[in-house]
Amino acid sequence: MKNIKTYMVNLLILAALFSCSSDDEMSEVKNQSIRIKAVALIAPNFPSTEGDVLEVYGTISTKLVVLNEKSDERILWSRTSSNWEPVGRIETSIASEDTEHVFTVTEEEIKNTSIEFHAKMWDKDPDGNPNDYLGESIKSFQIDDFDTVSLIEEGTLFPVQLMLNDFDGITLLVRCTAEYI
Ligand SMILES: [Ca+2]
Repeated sequence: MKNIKTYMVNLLILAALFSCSSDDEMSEVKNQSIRIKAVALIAPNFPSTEGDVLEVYGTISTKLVVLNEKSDERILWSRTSSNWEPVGRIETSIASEDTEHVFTVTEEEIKNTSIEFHAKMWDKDPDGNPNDYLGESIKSFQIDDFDTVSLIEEGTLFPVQLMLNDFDGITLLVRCTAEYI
């Protein structure tokens, strides 16, 4: 008798699980995808003693935060002091398949979702002196902010620029984009 009761309870649980995951229920949940890209680096200001380019290394990352509780962080670009990127006064493209990530959220989550952009960089000193810390920058946007732009023209890129200027006399700009897809 006890076994039959247990069997019936299990059957009910299975039925409940099945009804929740049926195709009809799933199709009502609409998703929205946002593509984040790390696009370019540029150093508009640095002293001539640094030569023609800075030897830039560090990390660019992006983080999706839903309802201030669920988060998903992704590295978009990462270099060490041994594989630095030459960055001068003319924009250096860093765009590739590896420097982009697509976040997907449900339409329900969109109003409570933000996306963070984060960069932390150094300039290597090839002469063996201590490397220069260029700084760290974080910008956070509500996903609704991207919507304002995409309403103007579908496919418009929402530009995000991070400025690092902790080291006296050097400014490094990190350019990223966000877009609905
Ligand atoms: Ca340098």
